[in-house]
Amino acid sequence: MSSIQKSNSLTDFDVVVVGAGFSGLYMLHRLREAGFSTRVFEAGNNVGGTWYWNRYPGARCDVESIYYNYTFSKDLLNEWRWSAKYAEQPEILSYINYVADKFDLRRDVQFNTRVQSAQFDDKKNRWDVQLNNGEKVSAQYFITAVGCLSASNVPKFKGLENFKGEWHHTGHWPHEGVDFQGKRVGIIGTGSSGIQAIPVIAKEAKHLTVFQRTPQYSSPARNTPNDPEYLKNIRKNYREIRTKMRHSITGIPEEPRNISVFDESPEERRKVFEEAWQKGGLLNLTYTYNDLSITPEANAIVAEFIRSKIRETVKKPEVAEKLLPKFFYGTKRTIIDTDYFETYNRDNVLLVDVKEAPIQEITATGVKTAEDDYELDMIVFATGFDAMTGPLFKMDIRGKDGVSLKEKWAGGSHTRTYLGLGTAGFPNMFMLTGPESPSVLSNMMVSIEQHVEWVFDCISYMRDQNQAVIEVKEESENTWSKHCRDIADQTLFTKTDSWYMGANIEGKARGFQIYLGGVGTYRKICDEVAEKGYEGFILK
Ligand code: N01
Repeated sequence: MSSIQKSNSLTDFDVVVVGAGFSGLYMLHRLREAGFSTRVFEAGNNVGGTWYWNRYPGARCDVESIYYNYTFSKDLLNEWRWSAKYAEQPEILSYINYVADKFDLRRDVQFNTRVQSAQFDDKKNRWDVQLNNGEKVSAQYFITAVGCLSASNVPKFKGLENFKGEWHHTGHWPHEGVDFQGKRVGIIGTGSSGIQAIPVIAKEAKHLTVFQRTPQYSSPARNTPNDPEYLKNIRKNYREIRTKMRHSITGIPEEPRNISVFDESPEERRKVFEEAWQKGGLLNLTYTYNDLSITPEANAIVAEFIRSKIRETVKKPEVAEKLLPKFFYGTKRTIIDTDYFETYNRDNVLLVDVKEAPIQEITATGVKTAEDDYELDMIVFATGFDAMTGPLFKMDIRGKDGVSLKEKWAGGSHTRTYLGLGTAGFPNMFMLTGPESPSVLSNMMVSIEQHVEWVFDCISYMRDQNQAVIEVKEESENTWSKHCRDIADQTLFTKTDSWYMGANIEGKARGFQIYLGGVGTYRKICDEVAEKGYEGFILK
């Protein structure tokens, strides 16, 4: 393996990693420790990825903080104390910065630099990587650590360029913050970002208009400060907790009750749902019964329970009615909130249903729908992301014979990967938490560590075996992609238009892009592939 070789126009590395979020930083740490020359390129001016960009008010992680951290370092686990059950964005960003300092990671990260293109050179068996500052580098391995939700989506509303006020997308929030005081603010979108931001903005702004297209299911987070004794206990038992997380379904050390909703009486169910609602948290409702995401009739029961809670919370019946979700519960990302539905009881908050009266244009002074004009000083776009493939397609990635990834996965053809880690025709390229891995339907930290460790072992194996190229076999990706789709088709996920399906982006190929077999099963499959000398790949 080469060490860093410098020449005038080209810098050669063993590995180039794109992105300095949780996955890119850990990848760098592992590779560097084993002597691989590694360079990380990061568009932002510091580490953090998702948590660097998403600084909107109310941003916090909906996975419990004690489970949403690295577990590879015992020291790190012992040193860091999360202040609350659900950590806020600034605290998570501080944590990532702490990690970057502790392991001296920044010296191998080039900030303010975007990878524009990466092209595999079949003759040299190396990737040529073009950066936006005009520099070119090359690497034996090209690893994308670009996250699943980093290509923000601002819908092409007619007239946005005429708007005289400020506007911001939640995923590109100004670092200096935004002052809502005395302002008439409009927010478009009621997904996880919108639902976190709305209660906070409503408290600060003079007036808030919420433009809602699809009402969402959301349940209370019930965030609380972390008790020091509780944290001490968690640290003491972390080995066991970590094993459970790694072999669980979603990367959280809890499993659903193995019981159908129809095995209990309506009274018993109501009691079970009520307990879960009072307890709060991301999976408590989902985990009450094992058929909620599989059977429409079972799903209808939990959906109706949540609708009853919305009716109870929102005082004006006509507003409550507009907030009632109708799609299958859980088939868009499950959301937990702090005072979301309560916010609609405030006098300074107006809910506008833009499914009924769509937004026609953004004017100089606000938003015009089919029914009315809304005067605004500021618009917040909580309109989501071009998920999964979007971050990859922001780069022009070309494999063998100059074929681009975008072309390969374009049009009606489905994203095809093997284990979500690689794709045929793109040798020596690995995707961390890529499409068709558990990614966004798991605790990302568990999935990130698993991917990084697998890729690291694979690259080390290649070095030990004196092999230069590893490539996915076409039949492996066909089988894996079909397997992913088959599992998804057994659930209700594919029955709803969601970003999981690529349905939120105009013209995007539809297809469920996440492996739903569970992180434990996925880990087992990946481990077996490695044990069999990277079965399903061609090594040479
Ligand atoms: O984006 P979204 P998000 N006109 O796509 C609406 C993660 N996350 O940023 O549903 C009007 O969910 C759109 O309406 P509809 C999490 O995985 C995690 O909120 O398409 N409205 C929807 O209401 C999450 O799922 C946390 O009809 C338009 C909203 O905009 C993912 O990120 C926190 C529109 C977009 O919702 C994305 O969440 C935040 C239009 N033209 C995010 N276009 C955690 O807590 C879109 N919308 C960990």
